[in-house]
Amino acid sequence: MKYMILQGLVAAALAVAFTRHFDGDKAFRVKPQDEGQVELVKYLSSMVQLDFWRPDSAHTIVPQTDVDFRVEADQIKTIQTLLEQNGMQYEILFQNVQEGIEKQFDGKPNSSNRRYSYSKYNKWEKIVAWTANIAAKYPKLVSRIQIGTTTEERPMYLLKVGKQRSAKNAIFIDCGIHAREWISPAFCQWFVKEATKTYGKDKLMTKLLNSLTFYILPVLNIDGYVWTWTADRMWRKNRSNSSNTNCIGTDLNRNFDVQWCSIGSSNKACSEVYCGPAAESEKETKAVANFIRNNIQSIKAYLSFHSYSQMLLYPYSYTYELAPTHEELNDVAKAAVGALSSLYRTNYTYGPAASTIYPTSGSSADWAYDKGIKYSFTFELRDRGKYGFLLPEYLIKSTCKETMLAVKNISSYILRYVS
Ligand code: DDK
Ligand code: ZN
Repeated sequence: MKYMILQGLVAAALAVAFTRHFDGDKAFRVKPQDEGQVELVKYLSSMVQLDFWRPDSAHTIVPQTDVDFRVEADQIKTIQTLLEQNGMQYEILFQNVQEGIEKQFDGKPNSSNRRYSYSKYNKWEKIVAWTANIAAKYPKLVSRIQIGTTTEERPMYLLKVGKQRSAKNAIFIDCGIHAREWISPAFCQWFVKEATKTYGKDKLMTKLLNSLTFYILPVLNIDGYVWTWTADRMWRKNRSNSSNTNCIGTDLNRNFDVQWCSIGSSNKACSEVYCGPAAESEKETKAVANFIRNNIQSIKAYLSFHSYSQMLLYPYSYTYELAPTHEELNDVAKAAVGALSSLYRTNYTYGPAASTIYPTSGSSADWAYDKGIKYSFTFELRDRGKYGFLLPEYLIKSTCKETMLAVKNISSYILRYVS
């Protein structure tokens, strides 16, 4: 017994010691006015390790677009001096990133441990137990499917939601491809909660669940998500060491087999947009791709949830050329964004990914589209940089409620015109 307590204490001490702290780190926002200033930011990132929040790397910086990045405490003077010397204006989004991390947890304390909280960020251990409980609680509406295991051997669970015995028309939703985008898994949990709670009460939701099947993947990049809770809150990639270098992790939204490792990706293992040693090299990507291939007949839409920027994106991301069904996708996106902003007036931009956010290759949504899943969308949820990835818990409810309207809007379109 004494030994176990000691062991527990050592583990806790190690976790604390091991957990990365961001004390004194700041998040900056700059807006390069011209190519010269774009080059300056790229130069800064070659001098100092910058953690790009938006866009995802120095490669995709363009003039007249905000660039958000985190600077480590001991580099701030250097960065501020260089920006000022070059007459480049900047704004501080976070004076102390560590504080921002701690302030995320501001949700009302969960009164009963029995009741699951959808307005708080939940650890993987809680989410995995929830997937079993919700399927057991609503057997006629929810079933749990294991589609694979992660690099660190954690089970990847998909929730099949809907009344249809055999899925004729389905919508696949992936959350948590990027570890630090915590609002994404929170939304997938919220969706399942809403489906089970309002079935038989909410007319539209009842109709959708009677005629469509939703495949919900609450956390695609589980190992990365766990790592953001235990070691590094700002982690993005998975936790594989496929590159056999000192740098860990592949960007799973660069690892799908579509124009793999071309534009907007990097073949450098230390890059935040590392595409991996090969397309579908990662167990997490392979598991999703196999499931989609095995169910391609029934899957009519693919939705991928990320943060932050408040954008609704559709193909293509790997080229600036318009997708064959561009007009229709644009109309569907416009209607969905309209439905979303009807609740709290939250502004979303929408459009083809390459020109609306930045070009990327190997993304799940583009891959699904080129597999024939015509309705493929990527959501960049709240916000636009005030909190960024550190969206406080008190904003989970409003973010999820408005996003539900967009998803129900797209789903009813699928129901009307596809099934
Ligand atoms: O993977 C990214 O960098 C963002 C989410 Se953070 C999405 C980029 C667009 C992908 C559209 N298929
Ligand atoms: Zn993302």
